[in-house]
Amino acid sequence: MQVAPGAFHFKGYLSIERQRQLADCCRELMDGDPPGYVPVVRGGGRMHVRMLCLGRHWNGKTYRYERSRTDHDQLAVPPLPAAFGDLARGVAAAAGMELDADICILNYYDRDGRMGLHRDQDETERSVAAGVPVVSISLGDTARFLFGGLRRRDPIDAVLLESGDAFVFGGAARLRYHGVSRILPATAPSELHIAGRYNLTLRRYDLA
Ligand SMILES: O=C(O)CCC(=O)C(=O)O
Repeated sequence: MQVAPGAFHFKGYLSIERQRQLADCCRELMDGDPPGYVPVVRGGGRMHVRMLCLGRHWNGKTYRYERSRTDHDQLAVPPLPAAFGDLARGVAAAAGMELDADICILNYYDRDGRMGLHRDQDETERSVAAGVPVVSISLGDTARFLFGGLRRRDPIDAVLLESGDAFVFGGAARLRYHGVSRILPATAPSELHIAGRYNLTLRRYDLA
């Protein structure tokens, strides 16, 4: 369903079996080598998520992408699994867009997890200006997702993102403010064995 020009919410996009496979994969990645960590951002604040970047690392101190985690442990960034790229392509196509993703930011929210209102603008200017979409996939507990406008002070809608939902924002919506105000604990499908929520955002750093 289109929620705004360039923004789409696909409820129940993933079957429970695909959610289970993807959740297993997220768990392995988050607890793998290198593991996810809680970034400290430029003002010195700790984020309220555990983060693992694939393909390229988003540096919370510089707000730039890089090949190794220079704001944390210097380790190399794991590659983006091909299956994540395929998933992103399919969701983008359902929204009538194209995405050849080369980055995934995987976030884990515990019951107190949240993310402040922000714009995704750290991919290259070319990629952002072309409106190449960001594809978001939710697994586990429901999130209260905030979706605003192009200016911070624009009105904000609250959207519940449930496990298996996909959300896309590209084109005219690419630079809309968004965030997560809260997690609704214990709402994850029991088959997933998740306490909390994984969110994957799939992105394109630059145009070829
Ligand atoms: O968790 C979400 O649904 C949103 C994540 C997000 O805004 C981001 O990773 O930039």
